[in-house]
Amino acid sequence: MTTEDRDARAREILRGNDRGGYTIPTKGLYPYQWNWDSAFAAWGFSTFDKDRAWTELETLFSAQWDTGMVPHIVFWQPDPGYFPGPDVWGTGADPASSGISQPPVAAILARKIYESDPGAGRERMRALYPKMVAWHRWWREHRCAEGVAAITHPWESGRDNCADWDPGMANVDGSNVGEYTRRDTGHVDASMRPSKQDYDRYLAILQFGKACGWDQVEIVKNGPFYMADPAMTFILIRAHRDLAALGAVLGEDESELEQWADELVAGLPLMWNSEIQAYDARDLRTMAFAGCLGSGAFLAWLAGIENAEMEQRLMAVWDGVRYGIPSNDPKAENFNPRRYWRGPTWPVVNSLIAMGFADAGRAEEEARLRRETVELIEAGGFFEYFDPVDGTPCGGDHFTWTAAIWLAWASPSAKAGG
Ligand code: 2M8
Repeated sequence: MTTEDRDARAREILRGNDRGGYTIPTKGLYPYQWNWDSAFAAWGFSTFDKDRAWTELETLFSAQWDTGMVPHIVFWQPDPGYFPGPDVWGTGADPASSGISQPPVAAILARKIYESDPGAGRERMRALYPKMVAWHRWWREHRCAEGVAAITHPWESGRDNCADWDPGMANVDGSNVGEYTRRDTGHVDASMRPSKQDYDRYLAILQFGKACGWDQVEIVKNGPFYMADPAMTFILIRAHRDLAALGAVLGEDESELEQWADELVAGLPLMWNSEIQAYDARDLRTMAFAGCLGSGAFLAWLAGIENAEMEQRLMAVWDGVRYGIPSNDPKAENFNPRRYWRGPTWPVVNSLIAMGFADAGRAEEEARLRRETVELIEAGGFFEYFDPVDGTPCGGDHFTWTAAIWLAWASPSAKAGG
């Protein structure tokens, strides 16, 4: 297959997963609109259809809550193929949605889309801007009380079952969640998905949120899970700054966004784990560190954070595998090269890390990461994630965000850095 053929295939995947205004991650496994998937879909669409790119973001923000939160899933139409669906979440939101959020990459990618054609994007961005600011404010008010960004459910991180959450998950009692039937394992190999114990605990956390009417103050104060997330913090720092840059071109006063980013940078020492010489996830109930060197820590560069000790440790993690940045250290006991976020490399996360490398002037690392991601996709196709040791494609096929980052970043025909 030539690059042209592969680009055409990626465009077909985006068009094929388009449900009219929003894009599903892949047919069967994920039949709704997911928050950060949509932002990547928009980036992919922007390479061949700017109007459709902006529509994707507009549809996502049309589901924004009055509180400013943009939910992690929007259930635009019923689909029995996914669990947990709208009734299980029971948020009462209209349109129906989940009760948690997901990494706020929208402003980061909106800036890229805007800059690729400011004329076409100016009015669209102007309308989205206050909504994005409201969402960023929600993050600051409801997830950043400890100085860094925290999550109240592993699903909020987007890196669902990664080893980073093990200390917090160990204290979640999943024994009373009742009977339920998972749907994910009917679509893909169960050994590539989170375990039954994980799902019991995911549901216990969800049920706590539902029982308190999704009261975010109560969830943060007494919820069963509350962990500081380096990846979310790095993404939020970057997103605040990108949104501020967009505000500046729109003639808005963006100073509070810059201030929010600076506050998060000042909070970073809370997550510095000197034992592993890296920023690490930390349980905010017990203050235990996860001791995890995975792709989350690599997002430091996306936030413009440099640190020589960290760099040495992280590069050894990358050198320990053959393809891409692994979601867990291959030397860790809990490394599993095919189980979802416990080891595999994710092209979509590689694209974000590469953005950080590029902006830090690390052209060599950026080129290496792009090359390894290209090798995976060329050999395996547009899969959800890959075994970083032998390159085996894993999870769902025809995957929106893999096709999107191919078009916007990885493809030899893409402009470097999107
Ligand atoms: C995965 O998460 C969902 C729950 O949100 C699931 O497993 O059911 C994660 O990889 C997440 O980051 C992603 O947004 C979602 C859809 O691709 O799937």
